[in-house]
Amino acid sequence: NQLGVVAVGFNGGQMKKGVEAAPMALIDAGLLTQLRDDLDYEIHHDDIIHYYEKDIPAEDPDHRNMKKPRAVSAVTERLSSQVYNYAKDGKFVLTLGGDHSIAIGTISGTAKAIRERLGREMAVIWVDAHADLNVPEMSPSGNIHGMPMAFLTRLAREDRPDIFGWLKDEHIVSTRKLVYIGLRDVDRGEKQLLREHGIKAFSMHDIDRHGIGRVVEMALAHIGNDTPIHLSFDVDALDPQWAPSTGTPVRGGLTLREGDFICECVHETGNLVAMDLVEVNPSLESVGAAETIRAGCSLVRSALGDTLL
Ligand code: DIR
Ligand code: MN
Ligand code: MN
Ligand code: MN
Repeated sequence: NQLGVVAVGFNGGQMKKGVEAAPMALIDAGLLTQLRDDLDYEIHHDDIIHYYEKDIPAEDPDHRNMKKPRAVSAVTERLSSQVYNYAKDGKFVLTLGGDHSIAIGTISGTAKAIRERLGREMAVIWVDAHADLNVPEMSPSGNIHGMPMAFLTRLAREDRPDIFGWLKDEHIVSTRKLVYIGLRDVDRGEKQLLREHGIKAFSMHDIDRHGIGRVVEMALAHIGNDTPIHLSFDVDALDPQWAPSTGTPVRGGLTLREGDFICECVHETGNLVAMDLVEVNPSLESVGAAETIRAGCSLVRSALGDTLL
């Protein structure tokens, strides 16, 4: 089992410092050692926490309501080719964020590799309290971590090469191949886009109604049987009880077991090709940081095939 690990200590998609320290905290907690020793992965990692500082332009004024657009674009463009290089060889790609804007880089990289290698369109399972589907103009915050799925599906588009104009057709994901799980804090404009484009979304309400087992079953049925899957897991999908140390916690979320269960089921499909774990911010909660890091490690192990028995 070949595993490419990319550690991205990037915080420019939102306003709170600290999320850049997550990859180091997760690795220090023993995550990669566990994957190697307990799950038998052969790990390919450059032992670098990437900040891509030399890529970040000094001058980065707002553009179309986006904050730090050139910085996020430059970092995700580099990340995209890094992820692509692992995925094109058939390695599973694990990316440790960083805020969720980095998904512009990871998902574009795997989507391109899967198109070339398998001639297939990839699916995305986005587990999050938020839809991260804001088109720049309708974003209430201007933070790009609330926009990645809009750019990745072309609901948002920008032609400037220094502001996501590098995203080409081969990087794009179809709205039909996108499924959300865990939503509970979705902006007005995002709700409208979800409805207009018929995007499959399972909110916490759906999980209360049907149970997590049935919801995951329906999510996987929507994607179809042998479609490669990229799992993008925002730790704020978990209830703050399990993951308090994150930038935008929202009460009423998944239990850690429900989060792990989603990851286990996605692993069991045999179709998982990449995972992102994002928005762990070890500096926000002195008490809850260790717990949040532990929850993050558990989610990754579950997605990579750790079994209970
Ligand atoms: C809000 C919050 N929807 C925004 N988004 C996120 O700023 O667009 N918080 N992703 O984690
Ligand atoms: Mn690395
Ligand atoms: Mn979120
Ligand atoms: Mn998110």
